[in-house]
Amino acid sequence: MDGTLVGVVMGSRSDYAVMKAAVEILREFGVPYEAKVVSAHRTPELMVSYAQSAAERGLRVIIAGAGGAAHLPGMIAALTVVPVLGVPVAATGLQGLDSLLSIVQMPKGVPVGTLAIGAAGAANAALLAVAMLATTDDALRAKLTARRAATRDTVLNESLDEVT
Ligand code: RP5
Repeated sequence: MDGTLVGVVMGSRSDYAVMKAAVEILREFGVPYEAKVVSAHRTPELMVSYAQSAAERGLRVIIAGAGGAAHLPGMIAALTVVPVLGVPVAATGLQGLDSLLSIVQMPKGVPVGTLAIGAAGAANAALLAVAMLATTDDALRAKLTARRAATRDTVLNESLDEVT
């Protein structure tokens, strides 16, 4: 164990344009994370070893992003009981709908928590990972609560005058 709590994996380097939104949130909260390319179809052996070693390495959550026929989140979930959050990436002419359906339609018994397509989903996956870690970390929960309050205050202080 090296202290890493969240694994952020993605099927291709090209997915990082989206998945960096998750990394940015984890950095903001000071959560120890790692980010790697792990492809279900191009590096299947790496995917298996990554998933099978996740729990003993101390990972508490895995965020997995992929585009197209996005097997990665479901395959990782099949190989570990560490919670997996899936992020659909728009990488084909189907603009992420293919990936969303691939990830969200897991058969009963092996869940993947599925987020929205794209950067919003990646950011929310990280916020959800933080919330999961915060169930046993008071300092993290306080940071999350403060972030929500800051977001609320921003909205309450906004004026429509600036956009008219
Ligand atoms: C998927 O194919 C990856 O997750 C990525 O979203 C998509 C395209 O990959 P590249 O051709 O850009 O490497 O496996």
